[in-house]
Amino acid sequence: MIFIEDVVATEVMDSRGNPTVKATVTLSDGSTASATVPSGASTGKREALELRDGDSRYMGKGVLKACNNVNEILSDALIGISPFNQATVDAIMKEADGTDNYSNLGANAVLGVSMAVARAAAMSLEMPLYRYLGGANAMVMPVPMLNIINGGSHADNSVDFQEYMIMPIGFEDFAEGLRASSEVYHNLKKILHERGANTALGDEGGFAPDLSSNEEPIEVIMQAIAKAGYQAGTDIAIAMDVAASEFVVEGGYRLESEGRTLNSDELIAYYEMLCDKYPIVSIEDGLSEDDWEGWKRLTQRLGHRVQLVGDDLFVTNAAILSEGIQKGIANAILIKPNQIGSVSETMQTVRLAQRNGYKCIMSHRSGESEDAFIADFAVALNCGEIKTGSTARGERTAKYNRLLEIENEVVYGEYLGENLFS
Ligand code: 2PG
Ligand code: MG
Repeated sequence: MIFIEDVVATEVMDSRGNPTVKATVTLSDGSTASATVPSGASTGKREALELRDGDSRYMGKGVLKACNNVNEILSDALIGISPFNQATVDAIMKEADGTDNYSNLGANAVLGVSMAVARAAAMSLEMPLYRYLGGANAMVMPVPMLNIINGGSHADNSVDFQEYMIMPIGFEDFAEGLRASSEVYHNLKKILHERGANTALGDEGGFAPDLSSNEEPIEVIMQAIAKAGYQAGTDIAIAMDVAASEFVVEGGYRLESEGRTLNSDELIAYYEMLCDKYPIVSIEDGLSEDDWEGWKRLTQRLGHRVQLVGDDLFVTNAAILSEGIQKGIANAILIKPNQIGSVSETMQTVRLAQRNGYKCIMSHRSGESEDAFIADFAVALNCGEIKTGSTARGERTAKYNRLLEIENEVVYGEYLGENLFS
């Protein structure tokens, strides 16, 4: 029987220059694989705990404690165990931690090992990771959501909404969709440059210009789509991650760039206006994670025509999602493995969502690494959508490049394009 022989973790750099956990798992047959954990900036309050050292190194952000927890506690718990039952591996780690949200050992410690075990198991079976995790039915190439204008807490500009994304829905396959998106990205750069706006990049590879309202980024993206020779709405659709929890103030939602504060209903009306005017197909975290009443009205007003995605709202947590489903809140969920802490728990949340007709969008974090685990994971779970930044910055393109590789391998692969929403 093949078993886990060694589990180690070291501190490495993420894309923002902060330390993160890289775990390496070796099996008794010699298979060895690593995985690196990402890190968010606009985090939901109920996410699993990311353990940071809080001492003088790296301004408190060191992860040596999390690495030690892997090297001393998780390795002891896992050595000798089969790598081929992911759920058992993850359950053993959950028990070793002993809390609901990994506040003891750190979700960054646990997730690193969880992903590395899956990878080592796939390697031992000589299978690609997506095939190991998803089986024979892993077929769907995700439609990407590419964040080409960054705002909010991902950039130092005046835009309040966090992400303005394009979705290439009018294409036959992933590679063509990615090509068109890259062309829009380059045309957007030209347009911004001509307007005298800054073309420096934000954390997720999109541009981060100062613009005078939260509508203006959509306008310039519409121009970029046209300049690239595409039809907005049929070839390329628009998606936003408002990340509204980030600009909640006493009495409402503060739109600093527009000099006004809106209540939930006014913000919903603002979205309705934007959806009437532009081909917006998806809005993420349109309201705060604490504004469940507002979310209910948002879903009633826009849920029949727009994908409403809960990120901070659901934090990839099956129990919270289940409450949302019962209350009729949102119709899609962002899937971030490090919000919940293990591969198996992520899969559990995806199953619950898919059973209830909620769309699943596999997602990166704003602090990433060159690890492309989520590319395989998106295909494995037939998510149909992936959000992993713009077509720039190596940690973002790593995921797209991996998807290009997968698309070449998967026979009968499907790219849903516009059928995603029909
Ligand atoms: C989000 C993510 C990823 P962060 O809000 O959806 O784009 O950002 O990782 O900072 O939470
Ligand atoms: Mg989000």
